[in-house]
Amino acid sequence: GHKGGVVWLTGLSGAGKSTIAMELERRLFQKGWQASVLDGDNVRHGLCSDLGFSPDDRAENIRRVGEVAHLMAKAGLLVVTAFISPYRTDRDRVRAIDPDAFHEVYVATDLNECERRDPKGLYKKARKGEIPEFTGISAPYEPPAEPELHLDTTGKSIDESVAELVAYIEARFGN
Ligand code: GGZ
Repeated sequence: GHKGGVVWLTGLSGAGKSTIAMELERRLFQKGWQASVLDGDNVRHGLCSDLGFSPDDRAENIRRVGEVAHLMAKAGLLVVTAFISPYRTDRDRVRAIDPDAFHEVYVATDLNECERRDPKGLYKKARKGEIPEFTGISAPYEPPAEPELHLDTTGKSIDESVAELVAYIEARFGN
């Protein structure tokens, strides 16, 4: 069995957050765990479809996701979130809802590597000024000062990164 909790991935666009979260969910399911991923793809089309990328809108996006994630964790789920969540104060507010249940994971892929990957061509567009307030280019990213886990994906396979996370999660949430 396992406890409920929130594994909060934060990092730049293209850092690998969603890919890691989805593979992590799959691996936890295989072990019989009840895991669930929240990311931009399933949240920004529904729960947060009224929000954009201004600092206020990002704060509200993270606030809503944080409340939902903690509710799901209280119901016993292992919740994995994958949002840029660029502002330290927004993440700290989510932590404050239930600090014991909250584990911040910095997916610390650096900007050069994210821009080199550019899986959706967004960095290219942002450099041309076609996407305003793009994180890392024309909007800030504030790295966590003391994340529970620091995960650099540079030169690592998804499987290697996920294996590191699974080990971390088994140790903290397994029982
Ligand atoms: C950053 C943006 C922006 C701007 C659209 N800045 O790589 P993606 O495409 O799939 O992930 C990014 C996603 C970020 O949404 P989040 O909800 O994670 O952001 S936050 O936590 O800051 O609220 C990117 C896309 O949306 N995207 N415009 N201006 N990313």
